[in-house]
Amino acid sequence: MSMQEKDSREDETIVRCTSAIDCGGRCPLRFHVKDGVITRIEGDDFPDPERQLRACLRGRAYRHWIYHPDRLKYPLKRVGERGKGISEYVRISWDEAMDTVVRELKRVRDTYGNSSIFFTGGGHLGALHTVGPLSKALCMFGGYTTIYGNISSEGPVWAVMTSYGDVMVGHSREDLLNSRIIIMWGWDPVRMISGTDCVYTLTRAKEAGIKIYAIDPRCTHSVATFADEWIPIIPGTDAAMMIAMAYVMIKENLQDQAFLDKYTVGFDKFRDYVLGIEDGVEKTPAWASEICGVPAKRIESLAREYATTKPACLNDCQGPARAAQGEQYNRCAITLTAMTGNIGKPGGSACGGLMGIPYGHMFRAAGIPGMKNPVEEGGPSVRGTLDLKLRLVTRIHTNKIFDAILEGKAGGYPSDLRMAWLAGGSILTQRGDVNKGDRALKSLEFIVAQDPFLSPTARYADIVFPVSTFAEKNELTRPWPSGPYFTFANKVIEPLGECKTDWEIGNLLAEKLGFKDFDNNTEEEWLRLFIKQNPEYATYIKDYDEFKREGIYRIQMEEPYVAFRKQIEDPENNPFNTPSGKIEIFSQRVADIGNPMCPPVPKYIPDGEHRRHPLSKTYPLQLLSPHPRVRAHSTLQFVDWLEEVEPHAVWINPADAEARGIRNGELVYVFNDRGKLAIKAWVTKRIIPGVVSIYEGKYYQPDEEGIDRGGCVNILTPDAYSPGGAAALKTCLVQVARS
Ligand SMILES: Nc1nc2c(c(=O)[nH]1)N[C@H]1C(S)=C(S)[C@@H](COP(=O)(O)OP(=O)(O)OC[C@H]3O[C@@H](n4cnc5c(=O)[nH]c(N)nc54)[C@H](O)[C@@H]3O)O[C@H]1N2
Ligand SMILES: Nc1nc2c(c(=O)[nH]1)N[C@H]1C(S)=C(S)[C@@H](COP(=O)(O)OP(=O)(O)OC[C@H]3O[C@@H](n4cnc5c(=O)[nH]c(N)nc54)[C@H](O)[C@@H]3O)O[C@H]1N2
Ligand SMILES: [Mo]
Repeated sequence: MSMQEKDSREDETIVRCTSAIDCGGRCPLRFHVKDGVITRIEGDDFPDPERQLRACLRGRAYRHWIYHPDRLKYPLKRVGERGKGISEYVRISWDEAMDTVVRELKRVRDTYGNSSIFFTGGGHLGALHTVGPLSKALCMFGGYTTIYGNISSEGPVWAVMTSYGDVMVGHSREDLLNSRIIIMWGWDPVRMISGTDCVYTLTRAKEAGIKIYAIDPRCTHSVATFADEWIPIIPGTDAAMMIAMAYVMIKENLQDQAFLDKYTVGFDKFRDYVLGIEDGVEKTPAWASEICGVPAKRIESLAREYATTKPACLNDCQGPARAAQGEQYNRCAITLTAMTGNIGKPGGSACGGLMGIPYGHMFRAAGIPGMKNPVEEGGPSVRGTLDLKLRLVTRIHTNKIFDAILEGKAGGYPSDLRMAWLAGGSILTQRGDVNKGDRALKSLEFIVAQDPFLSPTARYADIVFPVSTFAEKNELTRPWPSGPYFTFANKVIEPLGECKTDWEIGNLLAEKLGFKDFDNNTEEEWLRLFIKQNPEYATYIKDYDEFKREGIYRIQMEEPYVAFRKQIEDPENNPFNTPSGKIEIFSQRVADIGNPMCPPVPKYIPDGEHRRHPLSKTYPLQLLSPHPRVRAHSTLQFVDWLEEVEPHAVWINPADAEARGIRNGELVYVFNDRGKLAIKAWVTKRIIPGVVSIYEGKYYQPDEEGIDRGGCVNILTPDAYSPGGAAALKTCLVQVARS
């Protein structure tokens, strides 16, 4: 094969590949292969060390995932109980499996109508081997009901669409070197990567003496590695602290008024709120300090330093926004970047938690064109709307799937669901209130799932299709969250057992449904076509074979990419994509929604299970559930190398542990009204008192009494969402006790 190189060891070849999982980076990897078997994995070998894209520990452990003994290799049919595991399944042929699914599809459609078929998918972030073709075949079959929203980033998406009308709000990473201070506000890139070039760039920034602050309830790896100072904060209160910083700037006249006048609308209305003219409450540092736990003096000094040190890079993120009122955190951060005039400037930032640049951004992936879903026809037009209600007329909020299954139309959901096709992604570890999910999935008439593993979600399926991993197919992958580079993942090995890709499964369904000429292209024809037809690829990739051979195309940029540079340098010719053409600190579109919990200027509004909620008398601890360093969510589960790096545990402050008689390393229960899990305690000052933390993504393994022994944090989290659509997974109260 042309893309293979000879290794120094004569009998091995090297294949260039990248993962396609939802992991925070996209690293070029060199897979060593001998006799069709992966023997080891090496990272990027680009000669310029400053542009090398170094794999993290997860990237180096894929061999143990791809060849994990639990990999599914054959289609399965359930013969026992739902939710239990591999002992309840028997091997069947692809024909029998797909024929069963088609029979059930037809039965459910003919009995209840297409809207009672629920479909959602994910798991693979590529161009071709996605669930897109499956969705198209199901639309040709009459359609299905699906979700609205991204469990990941609805808070920041809503905030940036409100303020800027655009999601490409990032700077390329090397622009961090142009900043004079970097404020990591709820951002922990050492763990969650934020682009493969991020951590090394931060290392260079630190070496260059750029001041770095981190605001997080946990002393994260990024705090420990980079921060000059850790500013601990009570979860869910960032908006209060940011608003008080705005107060200090206004009182001391430190805001960049010329910038605000020229590029923004509605600062006066925000100022009225901050100064208490609107509601009688002055948002002073003392006011904020009571709420967020950061000393008033520190809020004041940070406000002054941030306002007077230019350029400065404030980076908010997505995690703190996955909360009740999550979008207010991002909107406040955006407002601070506008008040300090840092938007559109090298070394500055625009905030918005997405940090995307339009070079290789995963939101702009190529793919087989989809189809309109007939089930959604007649629904309201949702183009450009910020009103979530309109989006939920035909769709189910992504954090409400279980309720929708259990309650249907009677509960206000768009349809009564009878069957589900869960095509990758693991709703039963990654959505709130997993015990409700258990009841919901047990209530369905038929479930089909497809995954390389028997995930907790797949365990409820009547038919399970085995899917090949990224190493078993040729694919265009994209950097996470963005470049500047494009990647080609070469097929490293043949699919294990009878595994198929999601694309092949879509095609098989179309064939069984009798759709002629559904897809006549080969894998290579599609990949070549995507590159030719997608303007982003076509601009850079002139030689397909070379791109495939190298596995990567690095864009050589003359200077770092800066979001909204054109809008700031030449505003007459480049208005923002908002109704006013400016950055909207006040949004008339939001005002028109008329919901006091969804204000037109950014505000601090306590909501959900916050620290002062009456429920805190019974469940006094706030629960965080960040992304695991050793997995990508539930993916890379049980990989021995990774489990050794960081055992699963609940972080608890010594003050909270002592009050409960809990010793480091002992098994404890973490619980609330939604569930109870058993997990080891890690007693550590790296988390503030009153807050505990469990990494998300661990497999759900309830015992006979319903206690989850797997440590799946989402049995505890609520299935709520904010007015902007953010899944409120981080706004959650629990208690911890000895087991
Ligand atoms: N290793 C690894 N990396 C990943 C992923 C993974 O699963 N594993 N997933 C990828 C994906 S899909 C995404 S969306 C991104 C996610 O990136 P994020 O969503 O930003 O990551 P989180 O871990 O949820 O949260 C980031 C930080 O916010 C802190 N935090 C929580 N609540 C608050 C709060 O109220 N205020 C403040 N100031 N801080 C708070 C947490 O302690 C944590 O350190 O990561 C990507 N990277
Ligand atoms: N409590 C809490 N919950 C969270 C979050 C949080 O911060 N806290 N974060 C949220 C965020 S940001 C995200 S993005 C979601 C992630 O939620 P999901 O996307 O549901 O989580 P993953 O574990 O990435 O699921 C991927 C599944 O796809 C499978 N898979 C891998 N490759 C393929 C493939 O090629 N095809 C198919 N069909 N399947 C494949 C994997 O084995 C795995 O079972 O979780 C959310 N849930
Ligand atoms: Mo995500």
